[in-house]
Amino acid sequence: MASGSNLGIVKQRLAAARRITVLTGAGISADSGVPTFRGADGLWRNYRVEDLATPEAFQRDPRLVWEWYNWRRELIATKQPNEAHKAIAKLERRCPDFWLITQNVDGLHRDAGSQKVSEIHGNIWKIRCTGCGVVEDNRDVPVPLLPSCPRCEALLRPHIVWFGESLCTVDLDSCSRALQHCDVLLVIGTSGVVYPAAGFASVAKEAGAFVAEINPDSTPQSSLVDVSLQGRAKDLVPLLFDPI
Ligand code: BV8
Ligand code: ZN
Repeated sequence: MASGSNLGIVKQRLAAARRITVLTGAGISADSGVPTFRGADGLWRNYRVEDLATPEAFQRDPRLVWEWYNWRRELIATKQPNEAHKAIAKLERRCPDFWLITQNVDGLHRDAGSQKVSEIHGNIWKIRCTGCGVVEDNRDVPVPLLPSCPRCEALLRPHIVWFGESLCTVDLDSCSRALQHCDVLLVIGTSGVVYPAAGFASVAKEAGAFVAEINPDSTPQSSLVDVSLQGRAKDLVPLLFDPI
């Protein structure tokens, strides 16, 4: 459990900060019942990444990839944001210069009210045409297979960044600004293994930010952050914004 003094240090830093950036991973949604990727109940446990979250996999077997995303859409459709998502949305309204970077595709931050957010790995509720590139919101559960574009009849795909695909430049620019200029970076619920997000804590640190991590376990970033708060996001994140 996080020690009281460490919690106090992070609270003070947040209270004094003008510019705050938050980076989240699957761990923040674990408390909403969305399985993480690499934990004991991880999504990847039953599948090999190469079989599902890559353009090659989609090329090879679009039906299999769509079946996996349909399974995840059905699962996520029943989940709600938790106290950690809500606390971050509240912080956005209070802090003059705030940005949220999430690796999560579940949309729960937006459901909690976050607006200043970069969904750097995409969003499971958006689908994109492989032909004309149009991106649309789609809440069908499930998406009837195989979906084709009403405009150009090409195959539609999840609007998700797969391994080996570059993040969109708009997101990368927003992330760079948010990391280079923040007084405090909070890193919540990520195993810190997927790049470029795995490098974000050191970018902020090198630019002079105070960096704190919230995670029940230690991660590759734990050695470089200023404070590591060991615990669940739903328990710790709301405490960070209590009046001191
Ligand atoms: C790119 C979409 C340029 C799918 C995802 C060799 C070295 C370095 C990099 C590479 C390399 N080889 C290839 C690369 C690049 C590659 C990469 O980083 N690979 C890794 C695996 C080595 N990256 C890319 O390809 C990226 N693109 O770099 O473009 C390029 C172009 C061409 C060729 C090369 C490079 C694209 C990456 C995006 C991949 N897509 N998702 C989908 O979601 O359907 S990534 C996937 O992992 C998810 O989006 C997820 O968000 C992300 C990261 O995982 P986490 O969020 O951290 O989740 P995880 O389960 O791992 O951890 C959960 C954590 O929560 C744990 O720490 C746990 O302790 C904690 N936790 C649990 N419960 C709680 C909790 N915390 C708080 N509270 C709790 N209750
Ligand atoms: Zn099209």
